[in-house]
Amino acid sequence: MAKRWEKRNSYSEDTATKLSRSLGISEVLSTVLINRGITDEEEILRFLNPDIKNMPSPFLIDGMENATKRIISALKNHEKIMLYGDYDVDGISSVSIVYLYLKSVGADVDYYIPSRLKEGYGLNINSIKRFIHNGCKLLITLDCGVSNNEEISFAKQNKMDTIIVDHHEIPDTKPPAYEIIDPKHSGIKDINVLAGVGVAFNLLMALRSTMKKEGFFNYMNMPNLKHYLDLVVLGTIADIVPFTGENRIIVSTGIKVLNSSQRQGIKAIKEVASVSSDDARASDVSFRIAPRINAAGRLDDPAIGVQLLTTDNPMLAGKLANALDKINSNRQLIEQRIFRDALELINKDTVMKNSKGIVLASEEWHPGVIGVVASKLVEAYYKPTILISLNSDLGKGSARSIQSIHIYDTLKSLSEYLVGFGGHKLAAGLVIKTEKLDVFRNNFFKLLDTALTGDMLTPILTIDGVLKLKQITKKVSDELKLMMPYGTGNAEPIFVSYNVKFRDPVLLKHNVLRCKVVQDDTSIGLVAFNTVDSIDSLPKHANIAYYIRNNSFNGNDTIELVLKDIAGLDN
Ligand SMILES: [Mn+2]
Repeated sequence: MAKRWEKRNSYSEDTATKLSRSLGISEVLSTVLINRGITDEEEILRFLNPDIKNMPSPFLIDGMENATKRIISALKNHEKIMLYGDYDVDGISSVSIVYLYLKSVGADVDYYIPSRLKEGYGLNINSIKRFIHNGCKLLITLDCGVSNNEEISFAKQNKMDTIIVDHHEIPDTKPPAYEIIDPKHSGIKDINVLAGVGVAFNLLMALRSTMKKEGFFNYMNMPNLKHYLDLVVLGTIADIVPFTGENRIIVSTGIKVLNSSQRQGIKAIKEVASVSSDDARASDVSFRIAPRINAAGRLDDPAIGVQLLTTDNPMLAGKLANALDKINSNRQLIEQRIFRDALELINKDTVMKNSKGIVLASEEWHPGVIGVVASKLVEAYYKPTILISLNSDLGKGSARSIQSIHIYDTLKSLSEYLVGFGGHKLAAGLVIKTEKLDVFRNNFFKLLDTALTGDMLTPILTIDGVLKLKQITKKVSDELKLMMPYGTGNAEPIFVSYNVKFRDPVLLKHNVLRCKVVQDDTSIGLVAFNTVDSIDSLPKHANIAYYIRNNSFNGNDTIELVLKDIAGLDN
């Protein structure tokens, strides 16, 4: 699909030169950083050297002191503590770290993860009743809870305190919890980006420092919190929060901890997911580890994830990892089937083919998997997409959108046709009566028709800078690695070079093309994955957009460009 190349905010060349001199970095790197809004020296140094010592104080988050005190009093009084988490990787890793910590300091603690299909997102009254019945005095919600007013009121009436540890939007009417720990509206940009597990980790930092002051560790080992970062990194990456502020420190350090992790569950899941035991990347977490842990929540019992991440029994860990792997394979099959169905429906439907959005529904589709498929359809068509899983007279839908359409706001303006909805700018969920489907779809398309104008239906490729090939040196390519780990909010830099020639192209297996690109006297190797179909289709001259990487082959470390997009020039 053709893309719009869009340069980031343009920088002042003077500033780039000045910073590159004072910091001893190349102008390529200083330009990239400035264009991304990282502009002063101190900020750049902190960005390039993410260090756990620079973690902001956990007490910057409102309510932290109060929550910490309440948990310590529960410890002292041997109160039963219940952890309640969301069924996704963020919730599962949150529950795992808090459970492991509290166990290690001798707490009477248990956990519960609701079933996505039977109980749905967040707290529910039946669970609360069960906890009260079992004598639980303190409930800690993780990666959920902030919108569960009714359930938390009920808990309070029955003398069970609730501490909410969440990162979702706080509703206007706050639930009557003992304390709410949610930095979403803290106004501090380093911490309002945290995933649920990042907030949970902050709670542990606060708890440990207070317990230390109170002398707890005079007679027991003080837990090493850095060792939990292999779990914190899972939820942080899986929840697609930006890799900025405290998240950058968590991901950067967490990947290292993940690579040396002795945790049985981590070792086992890396093995079944074919992830290198000591050289995993952020992308391995996104595409290999997280989907396996998430699969349990989509199709089966999400608690398998917590069991895996908290066990110290290697046999059990192996069994659980294998179980997750099987569930995930099943999830992939279901996903492929829905994807094929959807493509067929789109091709049959002329209205849909020519509309600016996609809305499809079926009774055959598993509600736990339609969100993933909707994302794939957005990738393929670049149109706002809603997939609905029908169950007699009611449908549950997952919506995924493109940059120019705020899907939550769009659903809000169509709320008269919906039973319920919720979500964010690019992803949302909805419930609809089957009989309202047609009228909803027509109005959705009408709305998109007016809202999407010009080239808004063309995906954007964000460009970090324009380079002459001769500017691409080994120093530059080595230096760019300091920007890792790449991910949401910190994309791998993409550069453009104008009017290059292609030389010696070879098409290898799996649509991999290797060649040389030449500009003036400089020639650099280039590799293209699935971007060029045949050697004949390669133009003589072109503008290219690419990543700069090092290619280590047989001990030789050379610079290599990885083609992202190509725009032919008229010859
Ligand atoms: Mn979350």
